[in-house]
Amino acid sequence: MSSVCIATYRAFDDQADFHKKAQSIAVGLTVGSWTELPEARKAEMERHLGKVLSVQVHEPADGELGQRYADIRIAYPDINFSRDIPALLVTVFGKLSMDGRIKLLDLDVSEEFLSAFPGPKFGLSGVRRLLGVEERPLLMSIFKSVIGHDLAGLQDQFYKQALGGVDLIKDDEILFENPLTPLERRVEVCMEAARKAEVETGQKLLYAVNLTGPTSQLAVNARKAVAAGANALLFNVLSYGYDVLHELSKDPSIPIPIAAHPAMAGSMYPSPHYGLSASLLLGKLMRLAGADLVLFPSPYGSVVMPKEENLAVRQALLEPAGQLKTSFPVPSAGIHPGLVPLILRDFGTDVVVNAGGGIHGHPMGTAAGGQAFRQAIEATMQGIPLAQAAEQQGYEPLRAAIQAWGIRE
Ligand code: 1AE
Repeated sequence: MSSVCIATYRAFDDQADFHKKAQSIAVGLTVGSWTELPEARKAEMERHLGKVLSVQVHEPADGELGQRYADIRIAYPDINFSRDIPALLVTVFGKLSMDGRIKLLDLDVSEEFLSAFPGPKFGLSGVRRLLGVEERPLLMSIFKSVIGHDLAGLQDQFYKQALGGVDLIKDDEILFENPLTPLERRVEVCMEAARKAEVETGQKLLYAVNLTGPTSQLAVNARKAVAAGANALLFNVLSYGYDVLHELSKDPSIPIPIAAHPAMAGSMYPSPHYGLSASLLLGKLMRLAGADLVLFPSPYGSVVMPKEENLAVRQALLEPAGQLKTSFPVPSAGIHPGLVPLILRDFGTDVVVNAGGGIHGHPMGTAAGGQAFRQAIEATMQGIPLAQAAEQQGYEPLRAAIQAWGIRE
């Protein structure tokens, strides 16, 4: 077979002949119709025709309505679409996404298609190299309550976060271009605070400034941020589209890592019947498009993604995929120090522990919030239960965090 992309779907229907349905998808999304074609035309169109690879029907044991489904795999010839993510997605799930209860579970692209994508510029190992941290999980802090603040307020908040020993600080995704803290000035004052904190902590730090604005201005804005000293970007990928991330990440004039925020993802992955699987939406496609770090809800915090899906996202970011570098998984939302043992158990050390409220809401203040996380990470890596570490090592910030949020081990 020549080069193909394989799409896996889950289709729900109480009565359908799923083999027929699969065939109609394979034909409908490629050559349009097949049986009506004259033989000579069929010979010409054969190489464009989608092929059903498998149909696995799951009949509910008790005949329960709404539970009958089939997993369908279809191969789409590469020759039908250009080497870009929009063309791929429209081919395999354009009109089909609106045609009944059907979810796109996975995409296996051909080596040839993959070769058009440089992927993450830095990836997991590149981010580690920039920070000079090779072994332990990284810690990211999120700016909170920054709308309406001026540059001085922002700088103060940045400095306190940095003093806590975090490796990365990201803008809140809802901080857009505004007169109080415009992009370039925001970068300048935050990087100044990063340098000041480095004198105290001896630690390097990446600041992921939120790249926003109309699509036509994004690369211009990114270059302005770089010129102002930015060393990372945050990007709301799904509101712009994967191809926009791809354009930014492969641009040599934007030589800094990009962290992908999952805003809008909740409208696309949680339904069992519609949309895309989390591992495809936040894993495979984010990495293909060039995200160096990918944020997504964890199974433990305030915005919960089931653990199985979470680990599938992790796998999609870390498993071998041609020439693509791996992307850093960043399970997020409602994370506090008492969750660190669970995060490290499920994700290992190649993970970014990320918190906003779990840092700023610390009873002893923002800097202590970061310190509590670092202490929790250190204790967990040494195999010491958090409560024991807090008492025996005299980790006061960790003790206060445990008192405030508890522990889940
Ligand atoms: C899933 C994204 C998490 C995020 O961006 C965010 O701001 C989390 O904040 P906290 O940690 O829940 O306060």
